[in-house]
This record gives sequence, C-alpha cells and structure tokens, in this order.
Amino acid sequence: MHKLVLIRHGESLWNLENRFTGWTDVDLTPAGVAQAMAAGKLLRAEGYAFDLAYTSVLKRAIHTLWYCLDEMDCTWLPVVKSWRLNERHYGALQGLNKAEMAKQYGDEQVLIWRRSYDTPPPALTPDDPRCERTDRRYAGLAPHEVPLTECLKDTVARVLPFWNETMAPAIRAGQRVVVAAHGNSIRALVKYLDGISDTDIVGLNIPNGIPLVYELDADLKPLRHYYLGDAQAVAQAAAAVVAQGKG
Ligand code: DG2
Repeated sequence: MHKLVLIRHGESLWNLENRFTGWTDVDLTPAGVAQAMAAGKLLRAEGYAFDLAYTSVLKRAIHTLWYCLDEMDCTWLPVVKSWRLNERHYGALQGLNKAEMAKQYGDEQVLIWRRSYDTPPPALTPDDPRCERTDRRYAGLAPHEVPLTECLKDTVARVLPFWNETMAPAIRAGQRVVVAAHGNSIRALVKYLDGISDTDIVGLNIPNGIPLVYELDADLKPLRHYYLGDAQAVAQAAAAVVAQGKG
C-alpha cells in the first residue's frame, strides 16, 4: 500500500483579498505560513516521512512546502517543481474579486467559472500585461502550453502527463511522496484518482493547508482517502471556499 499526501498551499494574499489568482504568483499571508507549519507539525506528529516532494512553479505552493518540510526537519528532501502542477489558469478573471464578480454577473455565473468542468472563464489576450507568455520560467514551453484560460478539463489534461510519467512511477517504485499544489490542480488529480464524474466534481472544494492523504493499492487505485486533523474544521474550511464565490 502506498500513501500519497496532497496539500493545497496555505492562505495566499489573493485568497485573503478574495481575488481570482490562477497563474499569478502571489505569496502566502502570515496565516498561510502558519497553516503550512501546522500541516508539517501534524504530519510529523502522525509519523509521516517522505522521500520526494512535488510542487508547482508558483511561490505560494513552493513556500508552503518549505514551511511544511521545515517543521518535519526534512528541507533536504529532493523537490521537483513543475508548471503542470500550477493552479488552473483563470484567464481574464485573474486579479478580479470573486464576490464582486458574483454581484455583477450572479452567483450562478461565478459558480460556472469556478467549478464547471468544461466551460473556461473568458480568456486573456496575449498582449494583456497579465499574460504569462513572456515569463522566463515558462520559456521552455510551446506558446500553446502557456494557457490564456483553462477549465478544469484543460487542467486535468496537463496534470495527467506529469502524474503518469513522473509521479506514478516514483510512487510505484516505493517513494513516499508529498505534493504541495493548488485548489484546482489538486481537484484535477483527485478527479482522476477517484474517477469522479464531470458533474460531481463541481461539489469538490479543497481547503488551504490541510494534508489530504490517499492510500493507494499496488496499481495506484485509491483504497481510501482522508484529511488529517479535525473533521469539523476541514468541513468549515471547505465551506468557506464555496462561500468565496457568492455575492
Ligand atoms: C485559487 C482557487 O487558487 O480559487 O486561483 O483563485 O488554490 O492557488 O489559491 P489557489 C484561485 P477557486 O477555484 O477556489 O475560486
């Protein structure tokens, strides 16, 4: 049996300001740092140990991993960073306030933008200053690989090659893996692992900074999954994520 631990980063500055973030590279708030440290403490207290860590190329996830591993006294761990674990690209919504958008366009429209499986938000134009195509960290990618917007289906399509070619072989080889990523890149992975339908995935929300453990069989099929820590706090944190999109 393999154990895979997934952690959405701690609260970011734009989570706090309730702004669509996507590929925008914002840092953690002090509360987000505390969440990352608490995740590390919890993992250490529960006896978890890792051989390998994966994260995105966005600092809110990278720093979450740092703080978490520091609490576990294993910042020496090999860390693989990939753009494929980045947050779902939020297109022209990036930087806009979620509740203000809900007041302007309605809760239903914002729910579609946030959670619909295959309807992407409006796209950025390549000349928009928010467009990441000129960012040096993506220089090795083909232009079409740097999105102008994404729905979850698009995110699944770019997360899965990383799972299949990099993460799954490492887990199968016995590496104990922790992943620090984002609300929607984790939803993409969870949708695949648990075989969640396109309609049911709408109701899945991932709270910040709480380790989500997947127990996997030899074929990497999930046996069960659970959050570490207080179940009521987890449910409240997930409900707070839902509420961010209401006017
Ligand atoms: C949030 C997710 O991403 O937002 O891009 O705004 O996990 O990196 O904070 P994260 C964003 P929702 O899809 O929950 O609105």
